Amino acid sequence: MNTWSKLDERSVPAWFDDVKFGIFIHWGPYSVPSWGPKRESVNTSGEAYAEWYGSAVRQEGSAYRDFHRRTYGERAAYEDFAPSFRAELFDPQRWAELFRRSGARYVVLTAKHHDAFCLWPSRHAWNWNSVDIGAHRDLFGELAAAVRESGLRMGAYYSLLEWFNPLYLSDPEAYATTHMIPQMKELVDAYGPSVLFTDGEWEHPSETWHSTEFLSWLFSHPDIGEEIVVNDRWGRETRGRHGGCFTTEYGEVGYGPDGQELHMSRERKWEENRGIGTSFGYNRNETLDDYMTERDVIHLLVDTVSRGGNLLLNVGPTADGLIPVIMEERLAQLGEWLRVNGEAIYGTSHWPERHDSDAGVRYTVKGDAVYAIFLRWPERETTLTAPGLAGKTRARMLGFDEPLTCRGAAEGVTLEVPVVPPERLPCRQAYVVRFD
Ligand code: FUL
Repeated sequence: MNTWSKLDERSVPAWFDDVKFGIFIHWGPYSVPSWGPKRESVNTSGEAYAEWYGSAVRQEGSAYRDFHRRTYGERAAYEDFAPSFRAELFDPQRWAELFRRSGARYVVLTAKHHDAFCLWPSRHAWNWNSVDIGAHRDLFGELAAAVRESGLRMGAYYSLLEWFNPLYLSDPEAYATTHMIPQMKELVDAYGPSVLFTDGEWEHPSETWHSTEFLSWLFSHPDIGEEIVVNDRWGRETRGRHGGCFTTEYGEVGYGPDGQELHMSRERKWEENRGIGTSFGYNRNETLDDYMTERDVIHLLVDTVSRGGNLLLNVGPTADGLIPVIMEERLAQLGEWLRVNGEAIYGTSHWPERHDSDAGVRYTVKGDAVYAIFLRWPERETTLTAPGLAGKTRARMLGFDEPLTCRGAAEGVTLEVPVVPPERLPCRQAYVVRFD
């Protein structure tokens, strides 16, 4: 039976919990205007998302519409951007190499966002895909091949809703059965993605989308049925409740719609997704202040993983096919950190003991090893109170040769941390002590 209770019995494939870190990519005709209003604080509602340009520009009085009129004129339509989405500098191997270097283990590209433009030659999107217009290339297929060549897994983002599709607007159920589901099947059969990140589910209940039927088909797919990871965006009622991995987006990392900490409230894998700045699609209107620093992105990864989550960190390439250098730098910095400290991230689990029992320390575990990740360089004498550390006798800092001295304390352990000159620090942010 195709019911949620049956489908929810399927656990999220184990590979996904091991890999911890993926790259999200939002790329499409919206990358041509690549503009959204500036936001003082981090985005929580989509108001500053540059990939929402096509919809926001139709709203009288919106900042997008004002910008659009001033820049492109009254008569320019969103659709007119597609021929300029040319990707002339797109080098899939170069992207894949950067993603590999960042330490990410999977990649999720927008195969189709809410504007319905497809990055592959979908037979359900005639003249509204990257092979028929603009780039004249199968952008999804090319990236999938390069990413897999680099040893990473390839995933697809797919929007259930289509802003401007007349059939969707008049008869969403007919749209789902005659267009959306056949198109998702086409995508899955053509590229065999390891992740299907659906989205745009909120306008209708999962029944209208025929989500459970589709998932039954997907989970029994002969090639990818076992390994595919799906999320919880399958209908108005499903987020944080049904499907596969639960998703959180900007806002409080790892907190579900009811404000509960996800890994503590439910036995479900979860994944935080967000941009490095305030948008998913590239926003030319952002400045340095809008971007996370090296320290921010490393802390975000550590904090997410220590609470049982994965981080799907987004980059927004430009219309010509380049990844903005600030994003490239953040990914390279994550990779540098992971080369020293990856042992405390990949293949670990969150520690059932409270992650915040020691301020400024996050924990992960693997086998008998406990990893204490210090967000700041620890004091010369540091006592960790987590009770599970009590029996530990050996301590070693990753990327640092000499063992550290540790002894049992009334609660937990006390660690002696040497004074280290800056050039001998194992890395620039977040230092890991492994306890055995
Ligand atoms: C959302 C979408 O509306 C955003 O544009 C973005 O794709 C994000 C990942 O999901 O809510």
